[in-house]
Amino acid sequence: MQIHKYRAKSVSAAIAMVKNELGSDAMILSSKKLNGQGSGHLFEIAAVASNANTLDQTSDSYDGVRSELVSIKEMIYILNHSEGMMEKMILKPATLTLYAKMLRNGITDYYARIFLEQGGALNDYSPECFKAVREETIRIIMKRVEIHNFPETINGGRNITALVGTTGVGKTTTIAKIAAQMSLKYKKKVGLISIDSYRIGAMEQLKTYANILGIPFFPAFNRKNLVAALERLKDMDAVLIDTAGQSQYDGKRIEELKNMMTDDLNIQSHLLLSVATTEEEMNKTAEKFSSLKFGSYIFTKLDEAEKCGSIINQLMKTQLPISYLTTGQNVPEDIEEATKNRILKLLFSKN
Ligand SMILES: Nc1nc2c(ncn2[C@@H]2O[C@H](COP(=O)(O)OP(=O)(O)OP(=O)(O)O)[C@@H](O)[C@H]2O)c(=O)[nH]1
Ligand SMILES: [Mg+2]
Repeated sequence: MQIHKYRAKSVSAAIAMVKNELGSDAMILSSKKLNGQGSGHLFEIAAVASNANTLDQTSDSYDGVRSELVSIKEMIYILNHSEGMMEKMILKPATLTLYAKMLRNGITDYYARIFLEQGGALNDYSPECFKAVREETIRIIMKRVEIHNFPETINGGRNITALVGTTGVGKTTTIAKIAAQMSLKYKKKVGLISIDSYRIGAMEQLKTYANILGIPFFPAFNRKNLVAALERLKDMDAVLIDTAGQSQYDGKRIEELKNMMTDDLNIQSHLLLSVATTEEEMNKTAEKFSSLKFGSYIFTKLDEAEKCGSIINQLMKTQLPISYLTTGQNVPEDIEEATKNRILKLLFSKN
């Protein structure tokens, strides 16, 4: 297989040359900076036309900088999605792949850069260290992710948790899933309360789940009811409170919820965000609900999401932990306790 070398004054010009001659499926074998005469640096890219069968042999025998192969498509994607990062990373194709994956999976350019910088990916290092640098970058990301392992927190005292979030994000369904998991898998005594008096049938929905699971359920229309219901459920290991869906634009309703769930009741709020919504919507929602001092995230509708990078963006922004991921409409199956490994897989799942 023939190796083609292209030299140009900028990375983007060199990439354009590769694309024009070898097409957008071409793969980059190596890239380096050369000292140009008089006119500054030159970039040299060695590439081959795409042919999976011969690529391995070619890269093995190629005496330039060996790396995982990066496609021209990926390079073009990065050029279009980040400012000046390509120049910094062009000499490190392996970390460039990592960077491209993060962007493709929806991690913002800002956080992707932070991870790469902290992982040492932008420092000078020899080609043999590619793997170590990639591993360090991944380790940095995982260090920043905090897991709130919900059932494990129920040791001794009663745990009271309210699920909050926008309309239709999956609060009631998720409560049923968690309640089932807690009572069936963890053998905990669980009680349910619904304070969703806005939507007709909302309380019935949770009551039905409670009946199926054979666990107690109480509706609460005001704070007095809520206090009474909590009193009646005082022997439970865990109480899960379902709340009405709040529009992230309706500050008044969020305020009402805050007035109902006063600090003395010791209720921990968890914010549900659908991964299927936009980054902007997630940010707005998290900001609006911050007055409820939610203590962790539950990300819903992973099955409907095209990419999951917004999870890490949220976790980084607020430095809060994640407790659950939900993956479909089936109760009680479609829920997973969050783990670092699962999140890592989600973040790097796209090629
Ligand atoms: N695809 C998918 N759908 C889900 C998931 N979780 C919940 N749903 C669906 O989303 C819809 C709304 O779910 P609910 O649990 O009623 O949402 P809610 O937040 O309680 O809604 P309101 O009480 O109206 O605010 C239902 O059709 C659920 O089956 C999930 O993980 N994936
Ligand atoms: Mg509901």
